[in-house]
Amino acid sequence: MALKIDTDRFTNLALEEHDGGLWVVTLNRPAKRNALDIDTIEELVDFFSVAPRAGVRAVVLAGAGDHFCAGLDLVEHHDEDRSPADFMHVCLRWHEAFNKMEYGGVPVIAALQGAVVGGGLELASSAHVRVMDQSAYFALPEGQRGLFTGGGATIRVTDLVGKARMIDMMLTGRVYQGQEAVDLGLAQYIVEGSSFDAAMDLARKAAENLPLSNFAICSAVSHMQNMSAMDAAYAEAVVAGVVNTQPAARERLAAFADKTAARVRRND
Ligand code: 1HE
Repeated sequence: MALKIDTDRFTNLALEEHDGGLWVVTLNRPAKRNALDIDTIEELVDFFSVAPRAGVRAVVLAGAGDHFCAGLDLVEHHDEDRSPADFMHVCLRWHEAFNKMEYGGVPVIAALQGAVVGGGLELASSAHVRVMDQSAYFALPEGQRGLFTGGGATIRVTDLVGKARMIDMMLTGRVYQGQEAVDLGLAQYIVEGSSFDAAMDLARKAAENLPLSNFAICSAVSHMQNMSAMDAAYAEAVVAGVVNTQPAARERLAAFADKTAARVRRND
């Protein structure tokens, strides 16, 4: 039986359910530029733990206000005066949240504006698709703050932009924005208008796929990247065995065979 998401339990995230299993998850501390305090991380863990079993078919991840996310809550971090072990456990909770996003099997489309920095970029890079508007910019200011990344940037941001650029971003505080950010892989789309509207369109499209296909796309690809080529090819065959024979796909295959299904055409 599908689990229910108890939206009343969330305060740092605003949750909205839309038609077709589409959910909007908004970081909702605009006065703090959506900085990630521990409560926000716990809410992300909660939501993304349940979403795959609650009929959620796609998520748009957004930030309230002019900035997507200012990263680690530096004031909380300062006030808590954490021990190494304390902060290690904080980082492990970030990983729990972000791994649930990346490996959970539900498409997550991030709608980016303003600052996408530090832990905000770590969060965005855990989404499957990133859409930026003209105001969005990306940076890793950890070096300047006397810090180091702890929410997966060494893995995910390096995957997106490569090791040399990642190290440069951390050493020099380099900011990427505009088309250059897309060319480097920090986002897949840049739009003139609202990144939120564009992310909603993409999420609606993704939500029309069969859930089992999306599960494979949004978990198997990431898992396979962690495997040897031999093991990944084997795992791909096993996943395709399950997904490509799902009863729900027969209708779509029949529609292709009887020529009622849309064909793939080049863009006009
Ligand atoms: C914050 C944070 C924050 C804003 N933690 N409170 N991240 C950074 O180094 C980025 C730090 N933030 C900024 O550079 C700027 O705030 C922004 C570019 C994001 C936005 O600038 P602006 O001029 O719109 O806002 P502001 O005046 O700087 O901040 C408004 C409020 O948000 C203010 O609080 P107030 O109570 O004084 O009004 C700020 O303190 C608060 N605020 N950003 C806490 N990050 C797992 S390791 C990950 C390591 C990292 O992420 S390091 C990167 C940290």
